[in-house]
Amino acid sequence: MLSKWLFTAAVAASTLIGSASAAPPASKKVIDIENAATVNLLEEVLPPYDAKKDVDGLLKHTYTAVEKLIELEKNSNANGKRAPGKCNLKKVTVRREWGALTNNQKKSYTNAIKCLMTKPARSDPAFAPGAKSRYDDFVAVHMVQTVSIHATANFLSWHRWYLHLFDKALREECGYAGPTPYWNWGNTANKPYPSYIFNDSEFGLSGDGEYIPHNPNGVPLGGGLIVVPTPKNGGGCVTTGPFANITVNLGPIDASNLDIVSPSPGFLEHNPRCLRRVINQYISSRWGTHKEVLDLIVNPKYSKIGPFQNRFQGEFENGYVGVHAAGHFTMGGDPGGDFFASPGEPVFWVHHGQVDRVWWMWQMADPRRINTIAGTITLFNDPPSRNGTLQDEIEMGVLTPEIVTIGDLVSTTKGPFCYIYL
Ligand SMILES: *[C@@H]1O[C@H](CO)[C@@H](O)[C@H](O)[C@H]1NC(C)=O
Ligand SMILES: *[C@@H]1O[C@H](CO)[C@@H](O)[C@H](O)[C@H]1NC(C)=O
Ligand SMILES: *[C@@H]1O[C@H](CO)[C@@H](O)[C@H](O)[C@H]1NC(C)=O
Ligand SMILES: [Cu+2]
Repeated sequence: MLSKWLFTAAVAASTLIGSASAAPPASKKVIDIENAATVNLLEEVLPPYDAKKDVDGLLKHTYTAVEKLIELEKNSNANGKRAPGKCNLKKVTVRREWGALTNNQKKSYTNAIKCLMTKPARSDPAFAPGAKSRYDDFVAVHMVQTVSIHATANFLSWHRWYLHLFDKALREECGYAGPTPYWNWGNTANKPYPSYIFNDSEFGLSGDGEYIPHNPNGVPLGGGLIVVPTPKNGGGCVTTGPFANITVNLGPIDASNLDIVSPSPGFLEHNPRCLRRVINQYISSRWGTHKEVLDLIVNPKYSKIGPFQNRFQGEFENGYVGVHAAGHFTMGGDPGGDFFASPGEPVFWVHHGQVDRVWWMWQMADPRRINTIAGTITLFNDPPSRNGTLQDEIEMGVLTPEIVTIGDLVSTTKGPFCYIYL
């Protein structure tokens, strides 16, 4: 983990513009923030905001977020001194875009994921016979809770906690030590494959599936409310990059997204098969763009958590896929296109990293948004249920014995968390 801000202005600039290059630090100047006045952190660590470098329009919101954190920290600590033991801007861990990782970090990240796939499962085999690895433990927990963690009050907070636990497992059980990566969708919206994310080399997250004809009548999304043209690519197994020929054990439950795949014989049964993808440019270029992300953050229509999270997750009845589903269906395939077992697709994690980052930028645009909640405790309120509250508990089965509340999870610099996004 990054325990200090090691950025020179040059490094910070190269990564903040969302550049896919991973230039090594130009110099090793360490900012001694221990002794620096909190209020000067921004000027010392980040170069002045430069609109010309704001290629995705999101850079400004990163700056705003860091400024607000500095302000909050300053206000919460008399005379600018940091409270020891708590999360503060000195200790904060920085999550980075996939393209900003070095090749060594990229390889170490994908190796750690594959390592989790080789560690024994902790799930009770009587309950989840298909969970064969530690990685599968994560997939199984998502499957079991699917209908109470999507289009619900806890969607964003549940997935934040889930990502954190996965990240912790990568580090503690498989030795990952680099930054937690996210996928800034808009960077690849016009050309998702080949790209620096979906990349056949050992430094990407693997490429498309081999071509097998599929979905002759289009690809159905959101239970068929939206049908998009079938790409003339993918459908078969992923055979390149770090995840070439891996075995997927759980799911799919809803296989409608890729009609050549059959649903699992049972909910948590063992269903070993290859990882399949259908990289979908039609979807990414329409709904997975920087413009759509920016709109979520700045449009006053989405300034309240309810409309924000609804737009985020798609308005399928209005033909709008939304950035969350757009990311999922940009990879598509199996299990990537399955609502239940989608974490079995390794790109799930960088995708949801970006989901969490967008929520963070939106929260930090006005920190009064942090402690807000909307929505019920059932998927699209079906069956009708009560509203969720910040006191609602989240439990993660074999992933952690810790029980947290939604209120514990709404800030990335409080409770169990101490991270920001650059
Ligand atoms: C795929 O990754 C390699 C290694 O990092 C890189 O050289 C190449 O440019 C990438 N391909 C694309 C299309 O970005
Ligand atoms: C994956 O499988 C394909 C097709 O069987 C094969 O050509 C390729 O060499 C395999 N790759 C790896 C890394 O095992
Ligand atoms: C749930 O929240 C909505 C929106 O704030 C509100 O209109 C509704 O009355 C609440 N429902 C209950 C049962 O409290
Ligand atoms: Cu999910």
